[in-house]
Amino acid sequence: MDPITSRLALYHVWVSSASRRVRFVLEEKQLSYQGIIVNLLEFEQHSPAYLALNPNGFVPTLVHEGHPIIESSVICEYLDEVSRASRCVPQIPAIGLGCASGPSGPTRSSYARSRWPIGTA
Ligand SMILES: N[C@@H](CCC(=O)N[C@@H](CS)C(=O)NCC(=O)O)C(=O)O
Repeated sequence: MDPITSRLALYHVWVSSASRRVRFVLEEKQLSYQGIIVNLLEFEQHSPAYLALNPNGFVPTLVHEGHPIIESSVICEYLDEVSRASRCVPQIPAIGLGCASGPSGPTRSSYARSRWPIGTA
């Protein structure tokens, strides 16, 4: 069992494709997490409490040890950084760079590492 397991909470919606993307990675890595449903029909994504986690007002949001991480693709890369089981980002550097946020920008892996260094040692 991965040591980060008990410290993950995912704010999500079952029918949300962005949420599903993150759930796929969590399942692939066999990481258990506390799932918290955000009721979009009741606009819970616009509540002050949720906006404090995700100022964009979208699902999903992953919270790891109290640190919110937003944007599904960044969350997926973050999970790949902190849990090395069943790697999702190709480990061949040239292919990994294909996952970068832009041709001149940092790779998301580097971005995630610089933004959220916890658990990466
Ligand atoms: N770029 C964001 C997009 C997330 C997104 O569009 N989420 C939708 C559900 S799939 C949402 O929260 N919609 C709420 C709204 O539009 O108020 C990500 O990938 O995390």
